[in-house]
Amino acid sequence: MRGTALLGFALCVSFGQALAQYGLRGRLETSPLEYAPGQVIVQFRGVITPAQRAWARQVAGAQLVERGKYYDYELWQFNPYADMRKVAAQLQKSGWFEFAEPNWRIELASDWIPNDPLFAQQPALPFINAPQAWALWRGDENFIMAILDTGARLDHLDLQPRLLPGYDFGNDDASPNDPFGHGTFVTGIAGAATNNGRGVAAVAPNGKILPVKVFTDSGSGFLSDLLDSIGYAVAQGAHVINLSLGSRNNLGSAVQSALNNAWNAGVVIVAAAGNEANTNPFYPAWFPVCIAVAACNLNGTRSSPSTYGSWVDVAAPSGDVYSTTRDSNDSYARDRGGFTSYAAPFVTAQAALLYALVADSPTDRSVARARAVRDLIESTATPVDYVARGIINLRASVEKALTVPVRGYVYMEGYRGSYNGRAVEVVLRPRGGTTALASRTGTLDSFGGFTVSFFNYLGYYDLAVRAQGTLFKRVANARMRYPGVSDLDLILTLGDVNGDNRINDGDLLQVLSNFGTNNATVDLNGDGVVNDADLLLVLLNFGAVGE
Ligand SMILES: [Ca+2]
Ligand SMILES: [Ca+2]
Ligand SMILES: [Ca+2]
Ligand SMILES: [Ca+2]
Repeated sequence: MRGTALLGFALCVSFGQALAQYGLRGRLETSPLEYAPGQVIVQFRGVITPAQRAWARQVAGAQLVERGKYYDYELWQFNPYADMRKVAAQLQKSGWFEFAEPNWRIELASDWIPNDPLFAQQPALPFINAPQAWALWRGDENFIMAILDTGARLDHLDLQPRLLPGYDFGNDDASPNDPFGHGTFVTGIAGAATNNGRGVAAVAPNGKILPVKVFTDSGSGFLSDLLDSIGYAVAQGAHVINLSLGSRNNLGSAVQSALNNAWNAGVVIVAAAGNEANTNPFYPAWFPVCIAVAACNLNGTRSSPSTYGSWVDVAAPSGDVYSTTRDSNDSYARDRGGFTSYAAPFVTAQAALLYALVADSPTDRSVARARAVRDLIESTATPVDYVARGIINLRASVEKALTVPVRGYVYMEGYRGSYNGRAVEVVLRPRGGTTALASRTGTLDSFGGFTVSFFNYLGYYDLAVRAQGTLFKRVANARMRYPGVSDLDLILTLGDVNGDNRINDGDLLQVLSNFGTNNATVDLNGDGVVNDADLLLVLLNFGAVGE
């Protein structure tokens, strides 16, 4: 055993020399990397002491990031610009390790399939890529969809767990029970209890439903009831209002202004575009504040009764929709011809899912949040020629909400070369912490501008930014959410040649040993040659440590 260990150390010296080359002259990988920049996971072969491990790291030129909590591996940090496939291969060749691998990114599971028995008869859900979206995000129970309709069957076993008390403005009582079935069906599409082993699955697996009955028990509806219903939904904290109702007649400025007020309070408004088979206005969907929803078939064509045209924003499925019915407390049926009425709740549920990804909390309602949600829905729709934006894509919208761009500009003091193509690295850390949770590399444009993206880190974090040859500069308390962190403007300190976030002997040595060469990694000021000016930058900033 001892003999093997000693042989290992001998090999270690040679791979250390080989690695120094990668560490210092590594080529920049373009973003997004498929592994964490500069990181390798290793497991030593055989039994060796902590001192031997430390020595091996020193020879390899690596720093210890962490040890495995449950398994005996070490995570090593090299120069973030090095090609980690090559570094890992070098390490592996040494024979010193059981394994040495780049710190690969792990893909998320591609589908989440709920256990509701009728899910297999709901092809509209896979059609909008719901299972892939759900693998990433299934909503938050404190976000509220107000369904302004004929009410809902309140004791329905596949609805009841998700219903808030609601109100009946048609009959002016506290029980928005559904005498018709339209509202029960609409409600089940958006928010039937999901993964509860019963009935159907909904587009939004989590989130609350506020049933608001707009119509009387005899089926008539009045403008005053609609206005009250909108105001009530806003007051109850709804994040989305679903309007699977409307009229060919202009409902007038009262409704428009009530909806504008709702929007200004941060409520997303989704309205059925109408089943008129033409492009004529249908109200309230026609009002710009509404996301107007057409109905499509599962082959992507327009559902023939659906209203369409450039004033209609998106399309969602209507045929092949399975949902809850009012016949009993455990009854379900296939679409009975609601067309755009049944398309709208798909979008309402999508909005509720997305709202929870852009808001700080359920009370964080604002036009900015509502606009972010609407933009996510519309910008990720798959284009078709019968509506302005396209057919909704739940997966694409959730992925986009989880992918947060960080944009900014850097200025490097003493730098004389072109910024264009220069490497930049952005590290995401917990607030006030120093651990790197994620890291992205990119390149600067000629103005020093950069954009990198982080996936699945929503919330408040510290960011740290450095360019090739500089120390890290910290940006405290960045809110990671769509549409991104912008306007960072950072002055960076040059002199860290070897990327260890401190300017010291190691950097001085690199400048001296490359003096007179054109080694781009060591040419700190970007004038094409390693010379006095680079030496001066190191000396000027000697002893400085990055943030
Ligand atoms: Ca009632
Ligand atoms: Ca269910
Ligand atoms: Ca350094
Ligand atoms: Ca230079």
